[in-house]
Amino acid sequence: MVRYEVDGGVAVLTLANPPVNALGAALRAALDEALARAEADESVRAIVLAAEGKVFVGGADISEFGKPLHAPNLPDVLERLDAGRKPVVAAIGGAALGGGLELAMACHGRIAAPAAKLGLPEIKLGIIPGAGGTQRLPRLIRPDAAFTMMLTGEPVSAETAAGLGIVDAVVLGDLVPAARTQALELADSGALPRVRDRADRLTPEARQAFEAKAAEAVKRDPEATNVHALVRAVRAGLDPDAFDAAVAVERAEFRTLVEDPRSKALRYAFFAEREAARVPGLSKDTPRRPIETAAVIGAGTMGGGIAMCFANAGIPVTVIETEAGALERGLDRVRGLYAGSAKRGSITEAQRDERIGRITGAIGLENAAQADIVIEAAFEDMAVKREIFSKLDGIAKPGAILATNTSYLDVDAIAAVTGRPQDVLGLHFFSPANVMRLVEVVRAGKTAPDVLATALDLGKRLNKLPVTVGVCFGFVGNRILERRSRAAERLLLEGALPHEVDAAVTGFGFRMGPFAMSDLAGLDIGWRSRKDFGGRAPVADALAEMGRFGQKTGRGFFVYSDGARTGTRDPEVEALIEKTAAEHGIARRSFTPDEIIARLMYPMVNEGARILEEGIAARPGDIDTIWINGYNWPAWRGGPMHWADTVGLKSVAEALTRFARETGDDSQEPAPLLRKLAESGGRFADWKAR
Ligand code: 3H9
Repeated sequence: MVRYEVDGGVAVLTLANPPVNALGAALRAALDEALARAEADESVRAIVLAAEGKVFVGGADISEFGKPLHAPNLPDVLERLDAGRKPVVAAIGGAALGGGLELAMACHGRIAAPAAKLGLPEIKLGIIPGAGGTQRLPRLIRPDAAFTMMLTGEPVSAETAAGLGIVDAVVLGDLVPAARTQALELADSGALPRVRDRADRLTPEARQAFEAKAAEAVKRDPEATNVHALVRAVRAGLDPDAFDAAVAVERAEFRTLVEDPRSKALRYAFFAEREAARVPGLSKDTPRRPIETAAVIGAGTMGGGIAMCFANAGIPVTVIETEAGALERGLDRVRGLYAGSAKRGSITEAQRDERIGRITGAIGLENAAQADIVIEAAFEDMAVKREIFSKLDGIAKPGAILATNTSYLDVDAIAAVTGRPQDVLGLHFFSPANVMRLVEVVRAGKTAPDVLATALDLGKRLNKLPVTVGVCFGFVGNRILERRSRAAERLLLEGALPHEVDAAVTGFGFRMGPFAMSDLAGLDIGWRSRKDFGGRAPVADALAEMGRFGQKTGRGFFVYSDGARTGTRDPEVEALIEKTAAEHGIARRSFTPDEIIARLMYPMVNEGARILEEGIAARPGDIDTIWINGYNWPAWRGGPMHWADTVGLKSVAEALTRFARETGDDSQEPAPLLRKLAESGGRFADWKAR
């Protein structure tokens, strides 16, 4: 796993543990051995540490966390590296993340390729750096700057890293020769610059700035155990002489956090997201179709956002409308969004112009004739969609992929109006499409494997997170959401008030409660869709009939006075709820936050079980990935299915049986799969599709 080559007095150690050179037990042992060999080798004066592949080192091997540790552990390897007599220079060709950056910081010099990214993303896994990162980064770049990097977990570019002082230089071209030169220079000078010995960045001002940032971070997220731990670890090392003691603090904090259910859930979510890319029936060898141009039908908010995804990825896209006014309004909105990004500095002005330049407007479907993929983003109306697809069938070139951005409708029925259903699938983008990563890729009954594989690859090219789902009303995400909406409305009739329901849900970790969410999205949307597709929500419907459409009318479930974005309680709404409950003969009582959560979330889990039984999602992890990335389910709870496992499926199933009895709603009864798992003491995590 570590290639050892000596040339001209320099030992070049090349890590080779694909795909990301994660520092698992075997690699740690091989690295330790190679370092000892170089240390003992009389012909070696200096050492270069390089890595094979696109990634330098993606960190510790996350899959080993929570399992018995195999020696040598990473902190020990890094301490030996740091303490060696011969200088070691890291040649960072790609991402150096987590333990990867900690490894580089334990070296005596560091150079990076322009494409390298450097960061300590541990916080996103519910932990903190555990191999000296909380101590070496503050000594390299100041405690306050280091704290920010570790708190956000966002990596920086090589250029930024050089500016901050994380790397000594950014080198164009071949890194290893440059690293050799630097290593030999260090050997010649006799200097062994160790980050642990640096005290110049631990100034009183930097400490003060760190304390201010720490106080703010803890206030923002008082429940986040890892943020508290990060603060303690960094604080422990602010004294120049405290390095070893502070490393011990870091180590103890790290060990505790690895066992924290929050970290377990975040690690689960990390792997679930990657697992979602593996789709049954597809492989690396499944053919792909080339995608060089795209067309989007509809210049509304959705169509414009989707077009931006293509433009951002460098793919020319034609936006098609039926009339000039709608097209111009749509293109104006897109131009405005790009102008805003350039103004904020998130893209350069040149990028803004390039991206706008990739989007062409056109009137008439015939303009889709040349596109390799056509995405329909017209009204959510089956008749409209079928008409578009039957016309497209006569227009699109042979082999073009025809996708619909429907969020609910039957993709098989849409495909059926074409003579090429094998080329049709759903691509359900989430709003705003240019921002949200999730895309539900809807595999229809006749979708060809190469079409699906191409769509998934395209999703990655667009920087999205594509998750494959089957055809049903609302697919995975909205089908489960519908369960929550229904339960929320029912809770109102039974005695909970909108602000109580929302508080329970935000207390659970969502950014918004279901009623604030309805007010934001607009109550007219659900109201119209219930008119079209059926379903009842007596309170929401009554509010919509009163013209209370939510934030846009200043009143919905809550009141928004003077354009406020946070609503306040409205006695009129509460009276309406009481009246509606009385009309339905429902006796009201109060609910605790825990009861509210169970009432809202268990039916979602139940629907998830049905979705698995029907094969609409291939794995519980796919459902969790969708809910975390499309619906703001708190990642540290791992998604609804993982969360249900932590609650215990037996108690979830028993509660559902009780809800069915109490509400007279048979659809609350546990799904057969849930019942079976509950009875056998099983978990969704162990469930495998037949
Ligand atoms: C840490 O370092 C703790 C230390 O401070 C202290 C220790 C004592 N481990 O994302 P991709 C797998 S915590 C195990 O699709 P990309 C991944 O599951 C770690 N496996 O590739 C996938 O497997 P599969 C801190 C890992 O090119 C395959 O590699 N580091 C790890 O789009 C490809 O992954 C992080 O949090 C890992 N560390 O992106 C960085 N990393 O093919 C986590 C990846 O079987 N990693 N795999 O599905 C990443 O952010 C991205 O993987 C990376 C590459 C940017 C590196």
